[in-house]
Order: sequence, then C-alpha cells, then structure tokens
Amino acid sequence: MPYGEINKQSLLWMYETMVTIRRFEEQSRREADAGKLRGMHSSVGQEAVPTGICAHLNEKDYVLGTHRSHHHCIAKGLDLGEMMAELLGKSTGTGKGKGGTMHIADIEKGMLGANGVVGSNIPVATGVALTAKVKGTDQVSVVFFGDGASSQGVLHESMNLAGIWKLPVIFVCENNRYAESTPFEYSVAGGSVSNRAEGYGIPGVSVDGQSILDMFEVGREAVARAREGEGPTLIEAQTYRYMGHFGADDPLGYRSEEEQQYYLDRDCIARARAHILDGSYADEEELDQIDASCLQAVSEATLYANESPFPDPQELTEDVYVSYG
Ligand SMILES: Cc1ncc(C[n+]2csc(CCOP(=O)(O)OP(=O)(O)O)c2C)c(N)n1
Ligand SMILES: [Mg+2]
Repeated sequence: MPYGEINKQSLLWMYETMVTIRRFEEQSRREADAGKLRGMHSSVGQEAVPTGICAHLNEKDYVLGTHRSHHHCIAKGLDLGEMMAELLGKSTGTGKGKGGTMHIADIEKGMLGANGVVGSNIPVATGVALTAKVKGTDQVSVVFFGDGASSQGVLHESMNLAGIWKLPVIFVCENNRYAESTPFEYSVAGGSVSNRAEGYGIPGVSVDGQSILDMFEVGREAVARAREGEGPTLIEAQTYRYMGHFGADDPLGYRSEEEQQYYLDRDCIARARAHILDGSYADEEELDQIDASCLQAVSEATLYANESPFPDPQELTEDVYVSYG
C-alpha cells in the first residue's frame, strides 16, 4: 500500500508493521529454542529498514531478500500464518514447508524470495527490474542485502548495468555493522557502502536505519525515482541486529556492551512510538491496542503453524528443482 506522506495512517501502519515483525521474531526464536526450526537469523532491531521502504510499494512491486528476511516478508504483506508454517516445515507454509526460514517467497505478493546465498539476489533483482523496464510497466524492484554482501562483485556489476540502463531497482544495504562476527570497519574498504554509488553515476544515500521517519523519506525518493524511469538508487541504512548472527553465537564475543547499548537507546519502535505521541497522531491507548493486536496476530499464526501437518513424505521430490535417488 503506497503511502505518499507522513500522516496518522502511514505512521500507524509503520508502527504496526514494526511491532508485528518484532513479536514474530521473538516467537520464531522461541520456536527455534524449542527445536522446531534451525538456522533462524533474527531481524530484531532492523524493523524500520524494510518498513520505511515498503510503505511506498504496492503488491505489483518486487522485493528480494537475504538469509535474514522475515522483516522483509512481513513489510511486504505476507501472511503470518503461512510464514510461521514455512519456518516449521509445514505443508501450509509459503513454500509448502520445503524452503524454511531462509527461503520464504510469495510470488503473488511480490516477495520473490529470501535467499541463503549471500549476495545472490542482487543480480536477480536487477534482472527483474530489466523485465519491468522492457515490458514498460511502472514496477519497482527492491533488493535488501547486508554489509557483508556489499563487497560481493555482483553488487558492482549490477550497479553498473542498472546505471547504464536506468533500471527501476533499489539496492538497500542493511549495514548492521557485522557479517557474522566480522566488523564492517575491517571488511569494507573506504568505510562506506553508499559512496560506492558515485562510481556508477547513481545516487548513494546513507540513512539512519533506526529512524522510521528517515527510512520513509529516502524510500519515497528512491521509489519515485525508479517509478518515473530515472533509474536506480543505492541506500545504506545504518542499523543493528540486537541478537547474535543466527542465535547460537554470543555477540558479546565480538562486540561490546557499550556498542549494543548505543543502538538499543535508538530503538526504532520506541522512537516511532514517541514521535506518534509527541505529534498527537494517536494516544497511548490506541498504541496499546495496536500492540495487543500484533501479539494476537502472531499467536494465531503460531497456533496455525503448529497445528498444520508436515508435508506427506511422498511429496518429497515435488516442487523442488533437484532431487536425488
Ligand atoms: C555466498 C555465501 N558465502 C558465505 C555464506 C555464509 N554466510 C551466511 S550469512 C553470512 C554473513 C552475511 O553478512 P551480511 O551480508 O552483513 O548480512 P547479515 O547477516 O549481517 O544480515 C555469511 C558469510 C553464505 N551463506 N553464502
Ligand atoms: Mg551485516
């Protein structure tokens, strides 16, 4: 649902989306801790990034994600029950339980897929944008990727092609400061991802990814630019994952408590709530009701997923590209 401006409707949609993501992620963690899924990468802390961008997209626009993509999927409007079922490997999941947490997709909703291979969706999103351009639609293609992925060659090849062909693609780097345990400062030469856009003649923007207002603003500009045929944008959102890389690691093994606190103090949901209250867009009671309904939606999704059946073993080789034996 494209929102043109900051008003009560857009703010409450973004607040609700971010709270839903956080509750979903907390529940996913519980399901993982109970041994029901493996390899779950939490997006807690990064909720504002896809929410501010997807606020400007419609169902026909495309999103492509990463191994850490639950927040992209929710911001793009995927069904929570089908998502949770996919995480638990159930037949009612978005991929009939055969994709799991790192491969959630819903083509009809424009979510072309999370993807466990780091950097791999960047050229796919560029190709998707080329298709939109050749067909003459006004669709926009958005690809999210991490700071670690930003040094993959495919980003540079994709930015080059997107630059010369003025493709409607938005490259969104979620710079959460680490690739597993490798710090951004160690692995990214030049100290900036957004600066790299200049070499390809496209706009590069660095933005506070913990501010939903700032994300909304850069999202609006980039989406409008892509839709109007003016070409790509590279956005570097400065953000932070509050949890470990995938749950089994202790982040304090490679980062400090002071650093964690710095980002926790800038939490995107707390700041969105304060902004809504300060501007009298809604009162505490209304926001509490949204909080309660998000929790309820996640509870219902979890129940649905847990009660759903596993796929029939006879379907093992259906809907997959490669099967052995
Ligand atoms: C091509 C490839 N290389 C390595 C890995 C292992 N791996 C999984 S996540 C990850 C770190 C990615 O870091 P970043 O791009 O910053 O994303 P984040 O996890 O911080 O969201 C790595 C190296 C992989 N999945 N794919
Ligand atoms: Mg990272």
